[in-house]
Amino acid sequence: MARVFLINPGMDVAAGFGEYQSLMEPMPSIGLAYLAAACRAAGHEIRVLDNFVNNHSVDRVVELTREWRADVVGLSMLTPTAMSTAALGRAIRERTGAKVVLGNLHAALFHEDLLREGAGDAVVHGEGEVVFPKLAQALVDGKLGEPPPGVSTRNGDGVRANLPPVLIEDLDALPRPAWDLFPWRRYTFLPFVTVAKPCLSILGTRGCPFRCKFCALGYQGNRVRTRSPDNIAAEVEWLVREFGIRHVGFVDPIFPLSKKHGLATCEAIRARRIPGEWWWTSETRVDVIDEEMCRAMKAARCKRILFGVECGVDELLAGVGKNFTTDDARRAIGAARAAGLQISAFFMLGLPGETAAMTRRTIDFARELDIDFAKFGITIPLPGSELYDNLVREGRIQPGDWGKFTTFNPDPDALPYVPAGLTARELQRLHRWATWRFYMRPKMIFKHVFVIRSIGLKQIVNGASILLRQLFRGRL
Ligand code: B12
Ligand code: SF4
Repeated sequence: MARVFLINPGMDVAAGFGEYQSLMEPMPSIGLAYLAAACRAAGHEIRVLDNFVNNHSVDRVVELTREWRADVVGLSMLTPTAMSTAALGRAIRERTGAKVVLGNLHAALFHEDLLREGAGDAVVHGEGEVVFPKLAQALVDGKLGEPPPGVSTRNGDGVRANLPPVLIEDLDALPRPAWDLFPWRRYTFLPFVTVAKPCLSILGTRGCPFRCKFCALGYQGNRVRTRSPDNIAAEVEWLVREFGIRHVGFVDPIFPLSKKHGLATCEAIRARRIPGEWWWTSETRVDVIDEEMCRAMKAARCKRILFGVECGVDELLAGVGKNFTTDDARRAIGAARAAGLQISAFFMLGLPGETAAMTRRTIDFARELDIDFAKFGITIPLPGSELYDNLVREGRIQPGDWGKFTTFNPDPDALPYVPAGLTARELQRLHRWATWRFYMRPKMIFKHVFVIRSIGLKQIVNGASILLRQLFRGRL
Protein backbone atom coordinates (compact mmCIF):
# COMPACT_ATOMS: atom_id res chain seq x y z
CA MET A 1 0.00 0.00 0.00
CA ALA A 2 1.25 3.51 -0.82
CA ARG A 3 0.29 6.98 0.31
CA VAL A 4 -0.66 8.65 -2.95
CA PHE A 5 -1.12 12.40 -3.32
CA LEU A 6 -2.90 13.37 -6.56
CA ILE A 7 -2.60 16.99 -7.66
CA ASN A 8 -4.37 19.00 -10.33
CA PRO A 9 -1.76 21.77 -10.56
CA GLY A 10 -3.12 25.29 -10.72
CA MET A 11 -2.30 27.80 -13.38
CA ASP A 12 -1.36 31.46 -13.46
CA VAL A 13 -4.75 32.44 -14.86
CA ALA A 14 -3.84 36.13 -14.88
CA ALA A 15 -0.91 35.48 -17.23
CA GLY A 16 -2.71 32.90 -19.38
CA PHE A 17 -6.13 34.51 -19.66
CA GLY A 18 -5.57 38.22 -18.90
CA GLU A 19 -8.82 40.17 -19.16
CA TYR A 20 -10.75 36.89 -19.43
CA GLN A 21 -9.44 35.45 -16.15
CA SER A 22 -12.70 36.00 -14.26
CA LEU A 23 -14.32 33.41 -16.58
CA MET A 24 -11.85 30.71 -15.50
CA GLU A 25 -13.40 29.17 -12.42
CA PRO A 26 -12.36 25.69 -11.21
CA MET A 27 -13.88 22.86 -13.28
CA PRO A 28 -14.16 19.15 -12.55
CA SER A 29 -11.18 17.06 -13.55
CA ILE A 30 -12.76 13.69 -14.20
CA GLY A 31 -9.50 12.00 -15.27
CA LEU A 32 -8.02 12.59 -11.80
CA ALA A 33 -11.27 11.52 -10.13
CA TYR A 34 -11.11 8.21 -12.04
CA LEU A 35 -7.46 7.78 -10.99
CA ALA A 36 -8.27 8.50 -7.36
CA ALA A 37 -11.02 5.87 -7.45
CA ALA A 38 -8.70 3.29 -9.03
CA CYS A 39 -6.01 3.93 -6.40
CA ARG A 40 -8.52 3.62 -3.60
CA ALA A 41 -9.87 0.38 -5.05
CA ALA A 42 -6.28 -0.95 -5.18
CA GLY A 43 -5.93 -0.30 -1.43
CA HIS A 44 -3.77 2.84 -1.55
CA GLU A 45 -4.34 5.71 0.83
CA ILE A 46 -5.27 8.66 -1.25
CA ARG A 47 -5.40 12.43 -0.91
CA VAL A 48 -6.28 14.99 -3.57
CA LEU A 49 -5.36 18.64 -4.07
CA ASP A 50 -7.14 20.62 -6.75
CA ASN A 51 -4.87 23.62 -6.95
CA PHE A 52 -7.21 25.44 -9.32
CA VAL A 53 -9.37 25.75 -6.22
CA ASN A 54 -6.71 26.25 -3.53
CA ASN A 55 -4.09 28.15 -5.49
CA HIS A 56 -1.30 27.14 -3.07
CA SER A 57 2.29 28.23 -3.74
CA VAL A 58 4.95 25.65 -4.66
CA ASP A 59 6.35 25.93 -1.12
CA ARG A 60 2.96 25.19 0.40
CA VAL A 61 2.40 22.16 -1.85
CA VAL A 62 5.86 20.83 -0.91
CA GLU A 63 4.96 21.35 2.75
CA LEU A 64 1.65 19.50 2.33
CA THR A 65 3.46 16.61 0.62
CA ARG A 66 5.86 16.37 3.57
CA GLU A 67 3.17 16.80 6.24
CA TRP A 68 1.10 14.02 4.72
CA ARG A 69 4.20 11.85 4.22
CA ALA A 70 3.20 11.04 0.64
CA ASP A 71 5.10 8.18 -1.00
CA VAL A 72 3.97 9.00 -4.52
CA VAL A 73 2.75 12.30 -5.94
CA GLY A 74 0.77 12.24 -9.19
CA LEU A 75 0.67 15.41 -11.28
CA SER A 76 -1.62 15.98 -14.25
CA MET A 77 -0.05 18.00 -17.05
CA LEU A 78 -1.85 19.77 -19.91
CA THR A 79 0.00 22.19 -22.18
CA PRO A 80 -0.77 25.60 -20.61
CA THR A 81 0.18 24.33 -17.14
CA ALA A 82 3.24 22.39 -18.30
CA MET A 83 5.93 24.79 -17.08
CA SER A 84 4.50 25.37 -13.61
CA THR A 85 3.76 21.65 -13.24
CA ALA A 86 7.32 20.72 -14.21
CA ALA A 87 8.67 23.21 -11.64
CA LEU A 88 6.39 21.72 -8.99
CA GLY A 89 7.51 18.18 -9.86
CA ARG A 90 11.16 19.18 -9.52
CA ALA A 91 10.55 20.90 -6.19
CA ILE A 92 8.72 17.89 -4.76
CA ARG A 93 11.44 15.50 -5.92
CA GLU A 94 14.26 17.65 -4.56
CA ARG A 95 12.67 18.63 -1.25
CA THR A 96 10.63 15.58 -0.17
CA GLY A 97 11.20 11.85 -0.29
CA ALA A 98 8.20 11.34 -2.58
CA LYS A 99 8.39 9.84 -6.06
CA VAL A 100 6.73 11.98 -8.72
CA VAL A 101 4.61 10.50 -11.51
CA LEU A 102 3.43 12.74 -14.35
CA GLY A 103 0.40 11.98 -16.50
CA ASN A 104 -1.96 13.42 -19.15
CA LEU A 105 -1.33 14.47 -22.71
CA HIS A 106 1.49 16.97 -22.39
CA ALA A 107 3.53 14.77 -20.06
CA ALA A 108 3.20 11.83 -22.44
CA LEU A 109 4.25 13.88 -25.47
CA PHE A 110 7.29 15.45 -23.82
CA HIS A 111 8.23 12.60 -21.47
CA GLU A 112 11.88 12.48 -22.53
CA ASP A 113 12.64 16.13 -21.77
CA LEU A 114 10.56 16.12 -18.59
CA LEU A 115 12.22 13.03 -17.16
CA ARG A 116 15.72 14.18 -18.17
CA GLU A 117 15.27 17.56 -16.53
CA GLY A 118 14.06 15.91 -13.32
CA ALA A 119 10.39 16.97 -13.35
CA GLY A 120 9.32 13.41 -12.50
CA ASP A 121 10.46 9.86 -11.82
CA ALA A 122 8.00 8.32 -14.27
CA VAL A 123 5.41 9.29 -16.88
CA VAL A 124 2.18 7.41 -17.54
CA HIS A 125 1.15 7.39 -21.21
CA GLY A 126 -2.56 7.10 -21.96
CA GLU A 127 -5.24 6.16 -19.47
CA GLY A 128 -3.87 5.63 -15.99
CA GLU A 129 -6.51 3.68 -14.03
CA VAL A 130 -4.87 0.27 -14.47
CA VAL A 131 -1.22 1.29 -14.78
CA PHE A 132 -0.89 3.95 -12.09
CA PRO A 133 -1.95 2.01 -8.95
CA LYS A 134 0.53 -0.76 -9.87
CA LEU A 135 3.26 1.74 -10.66
CA ALA A 136 2.72 3.46 -7.30
CA GLN A 137 3.17 0.12 -5.53
CA ALA A 138 6.30 -0.70 -7.51
CA LEU A 139 7.75 2.73 -6.69
CA VAL A 140 7.24 2.36 -2.91
CA ASP A 141 8.57 -1.18 -2.99
CA GLY A 142 11.62 0.00 -4.95
CA LYS A 143 10.94 -2.79 -7.46
CA LEU A 144 10.30 -0.92 -10.66
CA GLY A 145 12.82 -2.59 -12.98
CA GLU A 146 11.82 -2.33 -16.65
CA PRO A 147 8.94 0.13 -17.12
CA PRO A 148 5.58 -1.64 -17.50
CA PRO A 149 3.47 -1.04 -20.66
CA GLY A 150 2.40 2.59 -20.98
CA VAL A 151 5.12 3.94 -18.68
CA SER A 152 8.44 5.72 -19.15
CA THR A 153 11.01 6.17 -16.40
CA ARG A 154 14.31 7.87 -15.66
CA ASN A 155 17.31 5.68 -16.21
CA GLY A 156 20.45 7.44 -14.96
CA ASP A 157 20.83 10.34 -17.38
CA GLY A 158 18.58 8.67 -19.93
CA VAL A 159 14.99 7.51 -20.28
CA ARG A 160 13.40 4.10 -20.77
CA ALA A 161 9.97 4.01 -22.39
CA ASN A 162 7.49 1.18 -22.89
CA LEU A 163 5.07 2.58 -25.48
CA PRO A 164 2.41 2.87 -26.98
CA PRO A 165 -0.02 4.49 -24.53
CA VAL A 166 -2.40 2.13 -22.75
CA LEU A 167 -6.14 2.50 -23.42
CA ILE A 168 -8.76 0.81 -21.27
CA GLU A 169 -11.17 -1.50 -23.05
CA ASP A 170 -13.79 -2.34 -20.43
CA LEU A 171 -14.94 1.06 -19.22
CA ASP A 172 -17.91 -0.43 -17.34
CA ALA A 173 -15.48 -2.22 -15.03
CA LEU A 174 -13.90 1.01 -13.74
CA PRO A 175 -14.88 2.30 -10.31
CA ARG A 176 -16.88 5.54 -10.51
CA PRO A 177 -14.94 8.82 -10.18
CA ALA A 178 -14.08 9.49 -6.51
CA TRP A 179 -15.70 12.93 -6.37
CA ASP A 180 -16.00 12.66 -2.57
CA LEU A 181 -12.24 13.37 -2.38
CA PHE A 182 -12.56 16.58 -4.44
CA PRO A 183 -13.94 20.04 -3.55
CA TRP A 184 -16.79 19.28 -5.97
CA ARG A 185 -19.18 21.92 -4.63
CA ARG A 186 -16.75 24.56 -5.90
CA TYR A 187 -16.83 23.38 -9.49
CA THR A 188 -18.53 25.00 -12.40
CA PHE A 189 -18.38 24.83 -16.19
CA LEU A 190 -17.84 27.76 -18.52
CA PRO A 191 -20.83 30.16 -18.66
CA PHE A 192 -22.06 28.95 -22.07
CA VAL A 193 -22.05 25.36 -20.78
CA THR A 194 -23.46 25.67 -17.25
CA VAL A 195 -27.20 25.12 -16.96
CA ALA A 196 -27.47 24.71 -13.17
CA LYS A 197 -25.35 24.15 -10.07
CA PRO A 198 -23.98 22.06 -8.45
CA CYS A 199 -22.47 20.40 -11.49
CA LEU A 200 -20.13 17.48 -12.20
CA SER A 201 -18.93 15.73 -15.31
CA ILE A 202 -19.42 12.25 -16.71
CA LEU A 203 -17.86 10.26 -19.56
CA GLY A 204 -19.97 7.86 -21.62
CA THR A 205 -17.30 7.08 -24.21
CA ARG A 206 -13.59 7.59 -24.75
CA GLY A 207 -11.71 8.20 -27.98
CA CYS A 208 -12.70 9.93 -31.20
CA PRO A 209 -12.77 8.38 -34.69
CA PHE A 210 -12.21 11.72 -36.45
CA ARG A 211 -8.94 13.47 -37.16
CA CYS A 212 -9.39 17.25 -37.04
CA LYS A 213 -5.97 18.77 -37.62
CA PHE A 214 -6.10 21.20 -34.69
CA CYS A 215 -7.17 18.58 -32.12
CA ALA A 216 -4.69 17.09 -29.67
CA LEU A 217 -6.63 13.89 -29.10
CA GLY A 218 -5.14 12.14 -32.14
CA TYR A 219 -2.08 11.30 -30.04
CA GLN A 220 -4.00 8.49 -28.35
CA GLY A 221 -5.16 6.99 -31.63
CA ASN A 222 -8.82 6.99 -32.62
CA ARG A 223 -10.24 3.85 -31.10
CA VAL A 224 -13.64 4.57 -29.58
CA ARG A 225 -14.73 2.71 -26.48
CA THR A 226 -18.24 2.99 -25.07
CA ARG A 227 -19.83 2.24 -21.73
CA SER A 228 -23.09 0.36 -21.73
CA PRO A 229 -26.14 2.64 -21.72
CA ASP A 230 -27.35 1.33 -18.37
CA ASN A 231 -23.94 1.80 -16.74
CA ILE A 232 -23.99 5.46 -17.88
CA ALA A 233 -27.58 5.99 -16.73
CA ALA A 234 -26.80 4.47 -13.33
CA GLU A 235 -23.96 6.97 -12.87
CA VAL A 236 -26.24 9.86 -13.84
CA GLU A 237 -28.70 8.70 -11.17
CA TRP A 238 -25.89 8.32 -8.61
CA LEU A 239 -24.68 11.89 -9.28
CA VAL A 240 -28.18 13.31 -8.89
CA ARG A 241 -29.23 11.27 -5.85
CA GLU A 242 -25.95 10.99 -3.91
CA PHE A 243 -24.43 14.39 -4.64
CA GLY A 244 -27.51 16.44 -5.43
CA ILE A 245 -26.03 17.36 -8.81
CA ARG A 246 -28.33 19.50 -10.99
CA HIS A 247 -26.11 19.65 -14.06
CA VAL A 248 -24.41 16.48 -15.33
CA GLY A 249 -21.97 17.51 -18.08
CA PHE A 250 -20.88 14.86 -20.60
CA VAL A 251 -17.23 15.59 -21.51
CA ASP A 252 -16.79 12.81 -24.08
CA PRO A 253 -14.97 13.92 -27.22
CA ILE A 254 -18.35 13.46 -28.98
CA PHE A 255 -21.57 12.46 -27.27
CA PRO A 256 -23.72 11.13 -28.79
CA LEU A 257 -21.46 9.66 -31.45
CA SER A 258 -23.31 6.61 -32.76
CA LYS A 259 -27.06 7.01 -33.07
CA LYS A 260 -27.71 3.50 -31.76
CA HIS A 261 -25.68 4.02 -28.59
CA GLY A 262 -27.00 7.56 -28.17
CA LEU A 263 -30.66 6.51 -28.42
CA ALA A 264 -30.11 3.56 -26.07
CA THR A 265 -28.38 5.79 -23.51
CA CYS A 266 -31.15 8.39 -23.65
CA GLU A 267 -33.74 5.64 -23.17
CA ALA A 268 -31.79 4.18 -20.22
CA ILE A 269 -31.63 7.60 -18.55
CA ARG A 270 -35.31 8.34 -19.23
CA ALA A 271 -36.43 4.93 -17.99
CA ARG A 272 -34.92 5.58 -14.58
CA ARG A 273 -37.28 8.51 -14.00
CA ILE A 274 -34.70 10.25 -11.83
CA PRO A 275 -36.62 12.81 -9.77
CA GLY A 276 -35.76 16.48 -9.23
CA GLU A 277 -34.72 19.59 -11.11
CA TRP A 278 -31.65 18.37 -12.93
CA TRP A 279 -30.40 18.32 -16.53
CA TRP A 280 -27.50 17.19 -18.64
CA THR A 281 -25.51 18.69 -21.49
CA SER A 282 -23.16 17.22 -24.06
CA GLU A 283 -20.88 18.24 -26.89
CA THR A 284 -21.15 16.64 -30.30
CA ARG A 285 -20.48 17.08 -34.02
CA VAL A 286 -23.02 18.60 -36.37
CA ASP A 287 -22.77 15.64 -38.77
CA VAL A 288 -23.69 12.87 -36.32
CA ILE A 289 -26.97 14.25 -35.05
CA ASP A 290 -30.52 14.38 -36.42
CA GLU A 291 -33.92 15.43 -35.13
CA GLU A 292 -34.83 11.97 -33.80
CA MET A 293 -31.64 11.94 -31.72
CA CYS A 294 -32.24 15.48 -30.46
CA ARG A 295 -35.80 14.63 -29.44
CA ALA A 296 -34.59 11.54 -27.54
CA MET A 297 -32.00 13.71 -25.77
CA LYS A 298 -34.61 16.25 -24.80
CA ALA A 299 -36.91 13.50 -23.48
CA ALA A 300 -34.00 12.21 -21.35
CA ARG A 301 -33.49 15.69 -19.75
CA CYS A 302 -30.73 17.04 -21.94
CA LYS A 303 -31.07 20.80 -21.70
CA ARG A 304 -28.34 22.15 -23.93
CA ILE A 305 -26.34 20.71 -26.78
CA LEU A 306 -22.87 22.04 -27.61
CA PHE A 307 -21.69 21.94 -31.20
CA GLY A 308 -18.14 22.41 -32.48
CA VAL A 309 -19.20 24.48 -35.51
CA GLU A 310 -15.70 26.00 -35.70
CA CYS A 311 -16.07 28.27 -38.72
CA GLY A 312 -18.36 29.86 -41.31
CA VAL A 313 -16.10 29.23 -44.30
CA ASP A 314 -16.28 25.81 -45.96
CA GLU A 315 -12.78 25.89 -47.43
CA LEU A 316 -11.27 26.53 -43.98
CA LEU A 317 -13.31 23.67 -42.50
CA ALA A 318 -12.00 21.38 -45.24
CA GLY A 319 -8.46 22.64 -44.64
CA VAL A 320 -8.47 21.44 -41.02
CA GLY A 321 -10.00 18.08 -41.96
CA LYS A 322 -13.34 18.79 -40.33
CA ASN A 323 -15.26 16.78 -42.94
CA PHE A 324 -18.48 18.72 -42.60
CA THR A 325 -19.81 21.92 -44.09
CA THR A 326 -21.65 25.01 -42.93
CA ASP A 327 -24.85 23.44 -44.34
CA ASP A 328 -24.38 20.47 -41.99
CA ALA A 329 -24.15 22.97 -39.13
CA ARG A 330 -27.37 24.68 -40.23
CA ARG A 331 -29.13 21.31 -40.44
CA ALA A 332 -28.00 20.10 -37.00
CA ILE A 333 -28.89 23.40 -35.36
CA GLY A 334 -32.33 23.24 -36.98
CA ALA A 335 -32.82 19.71 -35.61
CA ALA A 336 -31.77 20.72 -32.08
CA ARG A 337 -34.01 23.76 -32.21
CA ALA A 338 -36.99 21.70 -33.40
CA ALA A 339 -36.46 19.36 -30.45
CA GLY A 340 -36.45 22.27 -27.99
CA LEU A 341 -32.80 22.03 -26.92
CA GLN A 342 -30.76 25.10 -26.02
CA ILE A 343 -27.74 25.46 -28.29
CA SER A 344 -24.12 26.55 -27.72
CA ALA A 345 -21.72 26.68 -30.62
CA PHE A 346 -17.93 26.87 -30.51
CA PHE A 347 -16.00 28.80 -33.15
CA MET A 348 -12.27 28.96 -33.86
CA LEU A 349 -10.77 32.16 -35.24
CA GLY A 350 -7.41 32.26 -37.01
CA LEU A 351 -7.49 28.86 -38.71
CA PRO A 352 -4.74 28.13 -41.25
CA GLY A 353 -5.42 30.12 -44.44
CA GLU A 354 -7.82 32.53 -42.70
CA THR A 355 -7.97 36.22 -43.66
CA ALA A 356 -9.74 39.06 -41.85
CA ALA A 357 -12.59 38.87 -44.35
CA MET A 358 -13.03 35.17 -43.57
CA THR A 359 -13.03 35.83 -39.80
CA ARG A 360 -15.82 38.35 -40.38
CA ARG A 361 -17.71 35.71 -42.34
CA THR A 362 -17.45 33.35 -39.37
CA ILE A 363 -18.75 36.07 -37.04
CA ASP A 364 -21.66 36.79 -39.41
CA PHE A 365 -22.35 33.07 -39.67
CA ALA A 366 -22.57 32.80 -35.86
CA ARG A 367 -25.05 35.69 -35.82
CA GLU A 368 -27.09 34.14 -38.58
CA LEU A 369 -27.48 30.77 -36.83
CA ASP A 370 -30.35 30.23 -34.42
CA ILE A 371 -28.14 29.56 -31.37
CA ASP A 372 -28.21 30.74 -27.76
CA PHE A 373 -24.50 30.94 -26.99
CA ALA A 374 -21.37 31.34 -29.09
CA LYS A 375 -17.86 30.84 -27.78
CA PHE A 376 -15.06 32.20 -29.94
CA GLY A 377 -11.56 30.90 -29.34
CA ILE A 378 -8.28 31.70 -31.06
CA THR A 379 -6.70 28.72 -32.83
CA ILE A 380 -3.78 27.36 -30.84
CA PRO A 381 -1.49 24.71 -32.29
CA LEU A 382 -1.68 22.27 -29.39
CA PRO A 383 1.02 19.65 -28.97
CA GLY A 384 -0.50 16.34 -30.01
CA SER A 385 -2.23 17.89 -33.04
CA GLU A 386 -1.27 17.63 -36.71
CA LEU A 387 -1.37 21.42 -36.92
CA TYR A 388 1.32 21.67 -34.23
CA ASP A 389 3.53 19.06 -35.91
CA ASN A 390 3.24 20.80 -39.29
CA LEU A 391 4.02 24.26 -37.93
CA VAL A 392 7.01 23.00 -35.93
CA ARG A 393 8.32 21.21 -39.02
CA GLU A 394 7.95 24.40 -41.06
CA GLY A 395 9.70 26.41 -38.31
CA ARG A 396 6.67 28.67 -37.93
CA ILE A 397 6.10 28.28 -34.19
CA GLN A 398 8.35 28.19 -31.20
CA PRO A 399 7.58 25.31 -28.85
CA GLY A 400 8.41 25.79 -25.20
CA ASP A 401 6.70 28.87 -23.84
CA TRP A 402 3.64 26.80 -22.97
CA GLY A 403 1.88 29.35 -20.74
CA LYS A 404 0.95 31.20 -23.95
CA PHE A 405 -0.89 28.21 -25.43
CA THR A 406 -4.39 29.12 -24.24
CA THR A 407 -7.36 29.81 -26.45
CA PHE A 408 -8.17 33.10 -24.68
CA ASN A 409 -4.63 34.45 -24.75
CA PRO A 410 -5.21 38.22 -24.63
CA ASP A 411 -1.67 39.40 -25.41
CA PRO A 412 -1.07 39.92 -29.16
CA ASP A 413 2.69 39.71 -28.68
CA ALA A 414 2.29 36.31 -27.06
CA LEU A 415 0.09 34.47 -29.57
CA PRO A 416 1.93 31.27 -30.47
CA TYR A 417 0.48 31.23 -33.99
CA VAL A 418 -1.22 33.63 -36.39
CA PRO A 419 -2.14 32.58 -39.96
CA ALA A 420 -0.28 34.34 -42.76
CA GLY A 421 -3.34 36.39 -43.84
CA LEU A 422 -3.75 38.13 -40.46
CA THR A 423 -1.67 40.04 -37.93
CA ALA A 424 -1.78 39.18 -34.23
CA ARG A 425 -3.39 42.52 -33.39
CA GLU A 426 -6.05 42.10 -36.08
CA LEU A 427 -6.85 38.62 -34.82
CA GLN A 428 -7.12 39.75 -31.19
CA ARG A 429 -9.35 42.62 -32.21
CA LEU A 430 -11.59 40.39 -34.31
CA HIS A 431 -11.78 37.94 -31.39
CA ARG A 432 -13.09 40.67 -29.09
CA TRP A 433 -15.34 42.01 -31.84
CA ALA A 434 -16.86 38.55 -32.35
CA THR A 435 -18.14 38.31 -28.78
CA TRP A 436 -19.39 41.89 -28.85
CA ARG A 437 -21.19 41.43 -32.20
CA PHE A 438 -22.78 38.17 -31.11
CA TYR A 439 -24.04 39.10 -27.65
CA MET A 440 -24.63 42.84 -27.84
CA ARG A 441 -27.89 42.52 -29.76
CA PRO A 442 -31.27 43.33 -28.21
CA LYS A 443 -32.47 39.82 -29.10
CA MET A 444 -29.57 38.18 -27.23
CA ILE A 445 -29.72 40.46 -24.21
CA PHE A 446 -33.46 39.83 -23.87
CA LYS A 447 -32.97 36.08 -24.28
CA HIS A 448 -30.29 35.84 -21.59
CA VAL A 449 -31.85 38.16 -19.06
CA PHE A 450 -35.45 36.96 -19.37
CA VAL A 451 -35.62 33.54 -21.07
CA ILE A 452 -32.59 31.31 -20.61
CA ARG A 453 -31.32 32.85 -17.36
CA SER A 454 -28.69 30.16 -16.82
CA ILE A 455 -25.86 32.68 -16.63
CA GLY A 456 -25.73 33.88 -13.04
CA LEU A 457 -25.75 37.58 -12.22
CA LYS A 458 -22.06 37.40 -11.26
CA GLN A 459 -21.14 36.03 -14.68
CA ILE A 460 -23.34 38.53 -16.55
CA VAL A 461 -21.60 41.35 -14.67
CA ASN A 462 -18.19 39.78 -15.38
CA GLY A 463 -18.92 39.34 -19.09
CA ALA A 464 -20.44 42.78 -19.51
CA SER A 465 -17.57 44.47 -17.69
CA ILE A 466 -15.00 42.68 -19.88
CA LEU A 467 -16.81 43.89 -23.02
CA LEU A 468 -17.31 47.43 -21.72
CA ARG A 469 -13.67 47.73 -20.65
CA GLN A 470 -12.66 46.65 -24.15
CA LEU A 471 -15.03 49.22 -25.68
CA PHE A 472 -13.79 52.13 -23.55
CA ARG A 473 -10.16 51.28 -24.16
CA GLY A 474 -10.91 51.42 -27.89
CA ARG A 475 -9.95 47.79 -28.30
CA LEU A 476 -13.02 46.68 -30.22
C1 B12 B 1 -12.96 18.29 -19.67
C2 B12 B 1 -11.82 19.00 -20.37
C3 B12 B 1 -11.32 20.12 -19.78
C4 B12 B 1 -11.78 20.59 -18.41
C5 B12 B 1 -11.05 19.78 -17.32
C6 B12 B 1 -9.57 19.63 -17.60
C7 B12 B 1 -8.92 18.54 -16.83
N1 B12 B 1 -7.91 18.91 -16.07
O1 B12 B 1 -9.30 17.39 -16.89
C8 B12 B 1 -11.41 22.09 -18.46
C9 B12 B 1 -12.62 22.82 -18.97
C10 B12 B 1 -10.92 22.71 -17.17
C11 B12 B 1 -10.35 22.09 -19.55
C12 B12 B 1 -9.49 23.14 -19.71
C13 B12 B 1 -8.56 23.17 -20.70
N2 B12 B 1 -8.42 22.29 -21.68
CO1 B12 B 1 -9.44 20.68 -21.85
N3 B12 B 1 -10.38 19.15 -22.22
C14 B12 B 1 -11.31 18.52 -21.58
C15 B12 B 1 -11.78 17.31 -22.38
C16 B12 B 1 -13.06 17.71 -23.12
C17 B12 B 1 -12.02 16.04 -21.59
C18 B12 B 1 -10.85 15.65 -20.69
C19 B12 B 1 -11.21 14.41 -19.96
O2 B12 B 1 -11.79 14.49 -18.91
N4 B12 B 1 -10.94 13.25 -20.55
C20 B12 B 1 -11.28 11.98 -19.98
C21 B12 B 1 -10.26 11.53 -18.92
C22 B12 B 1 -10.57 10.12 -18.42
O3 B12 B 1 -9.04 11.51 -19.57
P1 B12 B 1 -7.82 12.44 -19.15
O4 B12 B 1 -8.26 13.70 -18.54
O5 B12 B 1 -6.92 12.49 -20.30
O6 B12 B 1 -7.14 11.58 -17.98
C23 B12 B 1 -6.61 10.29 -18.18
C24 B12 B 1 -5.17 10.26 -18.69
O7 B12 B 1 -4.73 11.43 -19.35
C25 B12 B 1 -4.35 9.95 -17.48
N5 B12 B 1 -3.95 11.04 -16.60
C26 B12 B 1 -4.41 12.31 -16.52
N6 B12 B 1 -3.81 12.96 -15.50
C27 B12 B 1 -2.97 12.11 -14.92
C28 B12 B 1 -2.12 12.26 -13.83
C29 B12 B 1 -1.35 11.18 -13.43
C30 B12 B 1 -0.46 11.32 -12.27
C31 B12 B 1 -1.42 9.95 -14.14
C32 B12 B 1 -0.61 8.81 -13.72
C33 B12 B 1 -2.28 9.80 -15.25
C34 B12 B 1 -3.04 10.89 -15.61
O8 B12 B 1 -5.22 9.09 -16.75
C35 B12 B 1 -6.55 9.66 -16.81
C36 B12 B 1 -7.57 8.60 -16.59
O9 B12 B 1 -7.58 7.68 -17.64
C37 B12 B 1 -10.57 17.12 -23.37
C38 B12 B 1 -10.98 16.53 -24.70
C39 B12 B 1 -11.43 15.10 -24.50
N7 B12 B 1 -12.65 14.86 -24.82
O10 B12 B 1 -10.67 14.27 -24.03
C40 B12 B 1 -10.00 18.50 -23.47
C41 B12 B 1 -8.48 18.66 -23.57
C42 B12 B 1 -7.82 17.77 -22.55
N8 B12 B 1 -8.30 20.06 -23.17
C43 B12 B 1 -7.42 20.67 -23.84
C44 B12 B 1 -7.08 22.03 -23.66
C45 B12 B 1 -6.17 22.63 -24.67
C46 B12 B 1 -7.58 22.77 -22.61
C47 B12 B 1 -7.26 24.23 -22.29
C48 B12 B 1 -5.87 24.64 -22.57
C49 B12 B 1 -8.25 25.11 -23.07
C50 B12 B 1 -8.03 26.60 -22.93
N9 B12 B 1 -9.02 27.25 -22.43
O11 B12 B 1 -7.06 27.17 -23.32
C51 B12 B 1 -7.58 24.28 -20.81
C52 B12 B 1 -6.32 23.94 -19.97
C53 B12 B 1 -6.55 23.84 -18.52
C54 B12 B 1 -5.38 23.24 -17.80
N10 B12 B 1 -5.62 22.53 -16.74
O12 B12 B 1 -4.25 23.38 -18.16
C55 B12 B 1 -6.75 19.78 -24.86
C56 B12 B 1 -5.38 19.34 -24.32
C57 B12 B 1 -4.29 19.54 -25.29
C58 B12 B 1 -2.94 19.62 -24.64
N11 B12 B 1 -1.94 19.41 -25.45
O13 B12 B 1 -2.77 19.87 -23.48
C59 B12 B 1 -7.82 18.62 -24.99
C60 B12 B 1 -7.24 17.25 -25.34
C61 B12 B 1 -8.82 19.10 -26.07
C62 B12 B 1 -8.39 18.93 -27.49
N12 B12 B 1 -9.28 18.36 -28.25
O14 B12 B 1 -7.36 19.30 -27.97
N13 B12 B 1 -10.42 20.99 -20.30
S1 SF4 C 1 -12.15 18.17 -32.60
FE1 SF4 C 1 -13.74 16.78 -31.88
S2 SF4 C 1 -14.30 15.60 -33.72
FE2 SF4 C 1 -12.35 16.55 -34.16
S3 SF4 C 1 -10.82 14.99 -33.60
FE3 SF4 C 1 -11.08 16.35 -31.82
S4 SF4 C 1 -12.64 15.37 -30.53
FE4 SF4 C 1 -12.74 14.44 -32.58
